[in-house]
Amino acid sequence: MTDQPDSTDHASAPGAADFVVVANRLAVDRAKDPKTGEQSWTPSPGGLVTALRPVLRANDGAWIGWPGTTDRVEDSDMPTVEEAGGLRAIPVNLTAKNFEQYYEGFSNATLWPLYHDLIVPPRFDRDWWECYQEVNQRFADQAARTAAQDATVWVQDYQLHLVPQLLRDQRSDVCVGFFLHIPFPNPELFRQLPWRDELLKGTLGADVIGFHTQDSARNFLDTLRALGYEVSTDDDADAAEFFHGARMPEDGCIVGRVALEDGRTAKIGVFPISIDSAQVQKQSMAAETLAATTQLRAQLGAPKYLLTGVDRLDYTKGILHRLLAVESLLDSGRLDPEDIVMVQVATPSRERLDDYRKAREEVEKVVSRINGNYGQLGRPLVHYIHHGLPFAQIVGLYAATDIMLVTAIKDGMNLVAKEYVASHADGSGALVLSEFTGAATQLTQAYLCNPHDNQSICDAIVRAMEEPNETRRERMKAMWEHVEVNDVNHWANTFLHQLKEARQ
Ligand code: GDG
Repeated sequence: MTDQPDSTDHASAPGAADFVVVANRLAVDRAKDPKTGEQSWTPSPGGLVTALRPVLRANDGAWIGWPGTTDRVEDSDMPTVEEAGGLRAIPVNLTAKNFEQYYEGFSNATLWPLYHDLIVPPRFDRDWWECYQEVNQRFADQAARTAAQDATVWVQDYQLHLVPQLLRDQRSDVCVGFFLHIPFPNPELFRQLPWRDELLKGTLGADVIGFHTQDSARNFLDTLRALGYEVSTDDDADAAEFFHGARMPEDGCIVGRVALEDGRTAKIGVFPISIDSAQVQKQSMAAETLAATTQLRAQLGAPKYLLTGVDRLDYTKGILHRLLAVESLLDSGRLDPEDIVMVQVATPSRERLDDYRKAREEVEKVVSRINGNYGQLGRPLVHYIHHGLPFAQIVGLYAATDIMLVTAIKDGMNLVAKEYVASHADGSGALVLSEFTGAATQLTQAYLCNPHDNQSICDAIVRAMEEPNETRRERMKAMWEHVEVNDVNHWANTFLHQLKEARQ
C-alpha cells in the first residue's frame, strides 16, 4: 500500500474526451492470473457501463474512477480502449487513509446511513469531511484534464457530490450532469449534516440533477427551498403517469428548477434506473440456464416453493426482516417446513464497518436458528451463501425461484427486483417487494409489503403462494412488460437528452 495520492494541481486545459463519466469505481476490474500472478483488466459487467458503452464509444469517451486498490496504479498500467470494452479508463488513486476516510467514513458511515433514513446512526467526523473534499477535488481535477472543450460530463452518486461545482470552477464550458443512485432524505434529516450547504452547493454545479423517484426529487427541492434557494416546481402529471406503469417520457421527467446566483438554472428530474432487460431475459431463457435451473431445484430437494433473496449484505436490504418473517410463518404453522426451501445470497460488503459486521452476525444467527429448528439431515431449510456468484448463476437462481423476496428497509431503486421480473418472461414466479424501494413506484403489481411490520411481510408471502395462478401470472406479465420497455438504455438516453437540452 502507498500513501502517495495523485497530484492535486488544478488543471483546466481541455482534454480529448467529448463524453466523460465520473464514478467512484472504474468500469474495469483487475484480475490476477492464479498461476502466473500476471495482472490483467476485464470490462466490468454492470448495467451502467453496458448502457453507456455505445455513447462512450461514439464520443471518444472516458470513464474516471478508483481502480479498486490502494496500491498506486499508473496511467501506463491501465488497459487499452479495446481491453476496457470501448472506453478510456482513467484512474484516480486513493491511499489507504483516503479509502478509510472518504470511502468507508464519509461516504458509507455518514452519507449512506443519513440518506437511508437513519437505519443506523450516521457518524459526523470533521477529518472524514476534509478527506471527502480533498478526494472530490482530485476527481474534479482529473475530469477537468480529461474533458474536451464543450464536453458532457456525467457524475455518479453520493461519493462525488462536490465534483460538479469543483469541475465548473475550472471548466465553465462543460455541461455537467449528476445522478444520485440512493434515496435523498427528507429536509429534516438532511439538515443534520454539518456540511449540508457545501454539499448542496457542490451538487448544484450540475445542469441536470437526477433521482430515481419523485419522493427523492421532492425532498431535494424542499431542502433547497428551506435553505433559501429560489425553486420552482413543474407540473408533475407526466410523473404520475409513468410511476403507475406507463413508459417513462422520452425526455425524462423534470419536476423542478433551481435558479442559481451565477445565472444558470439547474433542472431536477426523475429518472428511475433499470437493467439490460433484453440481456437478462435472453440469459434466463438460454438452454444452459434452463438445464441449471432444473438441476438446482432437484439439488434443493424439489421444494413446493423456492423462496430467494439476493443482496449485498447491507443493513438497508432487510435481509434480517425477511428471515424473521419466514421464521414467524414456520413458528405459527402458516408454512409447512416440508413445503419450502429458502436461498439467501448475501454478497460481502463494507466488511470493515461495525454496522455491517453487526448486520452479518444478526443474519447468520437467524439462519442458523431456522436451520436448527426446521432443517433435516442433508436438507437445511435456508441455504445461505456469503460470497458473490457469477451473474449467470444469479439469473439461473432467479429463473428457479417461485417467490423472490425484496424486503429492503430503504432502497434507491433495487435492481434485483427488476432482474427477477426480466427472468420470468413467461409470467411464472412472484415478487414480494418492499414499499420502501424505488422499484415499488414502478412494479406496482408486486406483492407489496411494509418491511417494518413482520406481519405485512408474512402476509405478502402467503398471498404470493395462495393467489390463483391466473392472477399471479397477470401481475408478473404486467411487470415484465414494464421492465421490457423501461430498460437501462432508456434510462441513460432520457438523462442524456435532458443534458443536451440544458446545453442548448
Ligand atoms: C445502488 C442502490 C440502486 C448481487 N449479488 C450478486 C450480484 N448482485 C448484483 C445484482 C444487482 C446488483 O448486484 C445489486 O443492485 P441493487 O440495485 O439491488 O443494489 P445496490 O448495490 O445497493 O445499488 C440501489 C442501484 O445502486 C442502481 O442505481 O438500485 O438502490 O443502493 O445487479 O444482480 N451479481 C453477481 N453476483 C452476486 O453474487 N454477479
